[in-house]
Amino acid sequence: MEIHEYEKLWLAGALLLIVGFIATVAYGAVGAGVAMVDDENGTVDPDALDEHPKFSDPGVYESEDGGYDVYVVARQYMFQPGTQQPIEVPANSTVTFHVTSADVIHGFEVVGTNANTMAIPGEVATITVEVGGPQEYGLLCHEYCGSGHHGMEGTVRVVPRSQFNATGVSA
Ligand SMILES: [Cu+2]
Repeated sequence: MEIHEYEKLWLAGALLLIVGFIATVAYGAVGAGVAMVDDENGTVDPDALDEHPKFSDPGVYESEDGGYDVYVVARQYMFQPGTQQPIEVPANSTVTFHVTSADVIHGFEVVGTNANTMAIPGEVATITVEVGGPQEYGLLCHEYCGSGHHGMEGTVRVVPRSQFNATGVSA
């Protein structure tokens, strides 16, 4: 059987596309570090967050390895901390956010960075970011969570180490 030159070319092109599509999907699934929030980081009782060792007093905690752990509770329609008082972390540090929700599903996005997760009641989402120099970031809820969703926002402030208010840090 003879295959026309052009037909061979189109066949090769179509095969390339198929391989490309599969590679793209595979990269999206495993390569980009995108994962569903699951039980891996522990579960919490959303009705008893006030009894949790950290979520009962959400905020910035210094961790043993010199980084910072930030515990954030999302609820209709605020981040705690974040909305009423900004989340303050020192410049050039490793910051791990632990985010959960007290009521419905919320989103948690540090605008302009790839820190972006869902906040699901009962689950703890954990994201680690390296923050650079002093800068202010917006914080957004990107999951529709009710009538006040559009106003659910906050601030993450990276401050110079010398200005970092250690009194706001629980040991
Ligand atoms: Cu929302």
